[in-house]
Amino acid sequence: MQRREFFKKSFAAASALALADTLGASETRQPIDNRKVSSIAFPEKRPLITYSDRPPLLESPRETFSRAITPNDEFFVRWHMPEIPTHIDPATYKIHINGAVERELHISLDSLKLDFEQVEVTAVLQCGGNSRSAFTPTAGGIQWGHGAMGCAKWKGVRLRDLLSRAGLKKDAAWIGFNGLDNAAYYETPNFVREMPLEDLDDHVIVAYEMNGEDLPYLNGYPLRLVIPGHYSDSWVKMLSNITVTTEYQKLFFMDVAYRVPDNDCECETPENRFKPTKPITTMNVKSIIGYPTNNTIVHHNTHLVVRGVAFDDGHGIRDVLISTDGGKTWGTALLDKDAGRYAFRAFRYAIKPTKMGKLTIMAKAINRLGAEQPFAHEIKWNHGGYKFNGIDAVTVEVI
Ligand SMILES: Nc1nc2c(c(=O)[nH]1)N[C@H]1C(S)=C(S)[C@@H](COP(=O)(O)O)O[C@H]1N2
Ligand SMILES: [Mo]
Repeated sequence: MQRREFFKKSFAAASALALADTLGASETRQPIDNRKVSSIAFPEKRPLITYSDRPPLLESPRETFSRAITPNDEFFVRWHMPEIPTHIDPATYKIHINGAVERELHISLDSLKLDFEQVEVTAVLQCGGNSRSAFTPTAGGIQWGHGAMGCAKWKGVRLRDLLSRAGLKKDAAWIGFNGLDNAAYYETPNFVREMPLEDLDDHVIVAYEMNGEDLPYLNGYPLRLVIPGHYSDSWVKMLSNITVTTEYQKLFFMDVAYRVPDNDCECETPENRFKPTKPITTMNVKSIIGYPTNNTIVHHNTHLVVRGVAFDDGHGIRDVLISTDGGKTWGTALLDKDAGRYAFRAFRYAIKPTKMGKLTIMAKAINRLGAEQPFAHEIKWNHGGYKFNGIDAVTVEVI
C-alpha cells in the first residue's frame, strides 16, 4: 500500500515534469473541458457552467454546439460589473443619443420598433477570451472552456439609421456605448466601449430580439449592440447611451483590456510582454464538436455521426475536415444549409469505429479565404489569452 502510494506520487511528479517540458514556457493545449453545469439555474436560463453569480458568469456546455442556433436559455453570460439593475420598465426605458450630433435623441422601445426599419441578422457572439484555459501559463481572465460563444438570430434597427436621425456633426469620429451596469466602487471604470465611426457599416444593429423573443435579461434586456463578425467585447448590453465624440476617449476597457500584441503572430512571452498592442476586432476561423463529447461511450462497427459548428468573421466556411488519426489524414464533413455569413455553419460526419478503446476525433474549419485552424499546440501565447482557435479534439471510448 505504502509502495503503491509512493509510486503514484512519483509518477504524478514525473508526469507533471514531462508536461512542463513539452509545454515549454508559454504554449497552448486543449481548453479545459470537464466542468459540469451547476445544479442551480439563473432566471430564464437552464443550468449552465457557473463561474460566479455576482456578476453572473455562465458558460454553455459542449453539447450546446451540436446545433446551429443556440437557444436563449442555453446562451452564455458575461458581465464585468457586479451592479446590474434588477428592474427595467419597458414603458419608460429610453436610449439616449448625444454628443457630436445635430439633435439629441431619447428613443423609447416602442418608437424604436415603429419609427425605424427593422432588420435581422443571424450572427455568432463570441467572447475574445473564449477557450482561454488553453493557454499555459494561465492567461489573465475567466478560464473559459469552449462555451463562451453562441449563435442567435438578432432583430433590431441599424445603428446607422439612429445616427442619421440624430445627424452627425462634421468632425464626429468616434461612437461610445454605455450600458446600465455599474461598478461597485467609484474608482472602478465603467464598461464603456468605443468604435471608430469609419468602422460602422449597415450590419451593426441595436437589437431588442434574440431568436424571436425579447432579449433575456442576462443577455442585455432590453437593448444590445450586435456587431457581426467581431468579438463580443463591444456588443454592449442594456445599452442606454450612445455618445458621439470627435476624439477617442481614453477608457480602461478600450486601452487596457481586449488587446493583443501588435505583431504578426499576435504573440509574446510572459517574460517579454510585447508593446504596442492593438484591439482584438474580427474573429478568426474556428469549429467546435458538439457531439460526441469527451468520454462518450460508442459502439464499434456502428455509425457515429459527429456534429458541430464552424464560423469565422463573415467570409464564410468553405470546409470542415475531420480526422481520427491525430491529424495525419482528413475527411470532408457535410455542411448544413447556410444561415448567413455571420452564422454558425453546422456540420456532420459519419465514422464507423472498428478498434476498441480510446478514439480521438478532431475537427478543423477552413474559411473561404483559405484560412484554417492551427493545431492547439501551434498557437502562441498572449497575456490576455485571446483569440484561441486551435483544432478541436474530443476523445470517446469505443466498446
Ligand atoms: N453592458 C455590458 N455589456 C457587455 C459586457 C458588460 O460587462 N457590460 N461585457 C461584454 C463582453 S466582454 C461579452 S463576452 C459579452 C457577453 O454577452 P452575453 O452575456 O450576452 O453572452 O457582452 C459584452 N457586453
Ligand atoms: Mo468578453
